[in-house]
Amino acid sequence: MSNWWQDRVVYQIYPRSFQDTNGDGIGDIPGIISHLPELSELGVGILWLSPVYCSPNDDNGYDISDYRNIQPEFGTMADMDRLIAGAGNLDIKVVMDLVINHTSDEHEWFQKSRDPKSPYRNYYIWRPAVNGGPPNNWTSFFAEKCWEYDKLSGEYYLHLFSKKQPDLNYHNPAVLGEVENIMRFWLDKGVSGFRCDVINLLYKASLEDGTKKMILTGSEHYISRNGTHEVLRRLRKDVLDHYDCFAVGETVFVTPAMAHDLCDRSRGELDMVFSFEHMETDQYIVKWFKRRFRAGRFVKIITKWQDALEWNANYFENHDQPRSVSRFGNDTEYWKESAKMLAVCLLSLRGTPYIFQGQEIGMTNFDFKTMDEIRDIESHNVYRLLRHMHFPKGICWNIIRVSSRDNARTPMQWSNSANAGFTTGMPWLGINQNYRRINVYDQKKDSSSIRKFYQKMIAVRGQSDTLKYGSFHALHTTNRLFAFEREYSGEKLTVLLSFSPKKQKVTGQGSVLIASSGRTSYDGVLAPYEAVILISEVKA
Ligand code: ISL
Ligand code: CA
Repeated sequence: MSNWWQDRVVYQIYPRSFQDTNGDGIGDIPGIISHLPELSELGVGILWLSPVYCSPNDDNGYDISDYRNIQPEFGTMADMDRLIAGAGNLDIKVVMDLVINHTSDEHEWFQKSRDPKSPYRNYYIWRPAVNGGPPNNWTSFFAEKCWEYDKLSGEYYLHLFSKKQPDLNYHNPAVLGEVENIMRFWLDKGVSGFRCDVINLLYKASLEDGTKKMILTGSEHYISRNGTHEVLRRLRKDVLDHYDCFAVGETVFVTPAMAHDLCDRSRGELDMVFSFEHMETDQYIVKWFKRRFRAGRFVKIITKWQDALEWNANYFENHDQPRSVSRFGNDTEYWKESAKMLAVCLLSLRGTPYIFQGQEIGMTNFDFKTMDEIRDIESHNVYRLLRHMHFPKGICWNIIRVSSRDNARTPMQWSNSANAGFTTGMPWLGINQNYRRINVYDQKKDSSSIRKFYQKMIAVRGQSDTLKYGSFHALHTTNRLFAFEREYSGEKLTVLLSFSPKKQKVTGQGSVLIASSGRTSYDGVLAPYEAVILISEVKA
């Protein structure tokens, strides 16, 4: 009844920051291969790799210049083949990042497209100037204008992200054909699916001015439009249906209703989507304006999505988001407790769980001091914009410090030796100095570590049909407590999660399936940030 992508736990690798093996300071595919046994030991069943294709790295690989070759700094296609085979030997499936809303401006298609007479012209969205300026008033995700003028062509091209990421034109069937062939190329190589980057933005229904002048002006013309649904159904029918694979969409600004239309099984589009709403509960309007984290807001939104969809893609971290223990837990006094509690939460919700590299050892936000240490294009663009708006330097830095994507991108902390065991060279991005305290090597030796707990919790989930397939029913969604039940075939589990630094009385019956504190019986009181799962009812 279930699919393998519902039974397994996904682990996301950001290759640049995972493991360097040749001393150039950049993580690489041989580095991933070297850690496969450890990932298998952790209980991971699927690896999702952030892009490893050729790229000029304007947006760290999310600007692809060749979809059929490996970025030389990451290795070779032979390395990639070895990775897929090596993972396969350990029963780990590999999933690629599919970035098809845009390419790099250095992609051959775009280079050819700059010639108005080229058959590639219509692969992208070119428009002449209007009143001597850009064709419409849209704004980009990266705090820039959405249109770039190209002298060679005498026209503007659309880019929802950086100007080195021109958007593809999905009104042109040739583009869809190209994308299908790229997908087949990787599926034939043995990958097991795709994480589809900003997939609900593909189809621009019109290029009229946007009416909302707040953030992302113009977005009403391209968020989850019918044309996108048609493209997704084609990809399913023409390609995905012919392989044993799955597709998870990264879908920005989706509501539960939109998500339903993108991933309900009856629709024949995606298998599940990453929604953003729970990640937005600690902000005002945009992620740069943070408000205090309140667990109540967070878990109410999680509950809403659990109730709304048949199957969710559950995540608390990825390469775009600050670290969850720093954000939703407590990365000082209750670092270990809250990281473990978040592990129980993530792994006992209904849906496929996604763990981001480093989350399993409780990696925290970076400890950088200045903008010079930041590499992310989005952070630099936003800093520039805020300065332009006359925000004082200190305030700008604070905004970047809390929300920058580089928080998640600092290199993986493997050991307490030089450069955290990530590289023998100069790391491409600074390493969090807490690596001496927070690293894989130490946690593998410590039976009470966060990593050991993840391993245990993943195993518990793997053995529990109730955690995998059971229904979800929320009991408490307050600022201090998230409690819910999962029920399947006569078994009921009660999950109790404390988001509080104080003890709490919470009634709950049954024997302990797992507790983050290691206790084996429950007495009605949760310790600070403790998580307990009770087997509260077993009918004969
Ligand atoms: O970073 C973000 C949220 O905090 C978003 O604005 C992000 O850009 C958006 O979620 C889309 O993300 C994806 O596409 C981008 C790429 O930069 C991100 O790394 C990727 O996850 C463009 O390809
Ligand atoms: Ca390297």
